[in-house]
Amino acid sequence: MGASRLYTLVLVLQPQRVLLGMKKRGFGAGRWNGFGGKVHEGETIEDGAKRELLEESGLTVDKLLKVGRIMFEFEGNPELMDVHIFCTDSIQGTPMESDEMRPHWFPLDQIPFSDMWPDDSYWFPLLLKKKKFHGYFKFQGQDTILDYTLCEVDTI
Ligand code: 8DG
Repeated sequence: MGASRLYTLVLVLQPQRVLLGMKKRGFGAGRWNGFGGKVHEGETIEDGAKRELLEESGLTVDKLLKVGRIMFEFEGNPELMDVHIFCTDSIQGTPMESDEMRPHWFPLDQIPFSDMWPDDSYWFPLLLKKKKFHGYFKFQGQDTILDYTLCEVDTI
């Protein structure tokens, strides 16, 4: 496997609903997703996650819970994406639309999987059951999963 680059992803998950943002531009545009992006040099992964949440949704958070880690491989690209997934149920502020994301609350039985990354259908159910997980997904383009592994873990 090649080198990897660190990314974050934050899901604001409350007992009855989850906050997703419609990605308006760049990688994953047109899909609903949590908030996140590349970890910058000199910041911790958790600080990167909080910064992206604030930049993309206007929300601040005290504490994030580590829930998952997924390696993504895209056929033809040697650089893997090492995505660290966090969740929180307590946020400060009101979700605000940013240049990158249009936030919307979804009831937990109405998560828009057909307009999300295809791998999310595999690991979201674990997230909703409060399970921690490690995964690997290999994509061809942005729609086809060629290969994957997913397992529950005790520690991320
Ligand atoms: P930029 O400013 O350089 O344009 O980008 P960035 O905001 O730093 O990073 P990004 O390219 O928007 O980060 C990609 C985001 O998408 C990051 O939060 C991780 C997330 N992500 C993937 N693949 C998948 C996936 O398959 N499912 C889900 N739910 N999220 C994913 O990269």
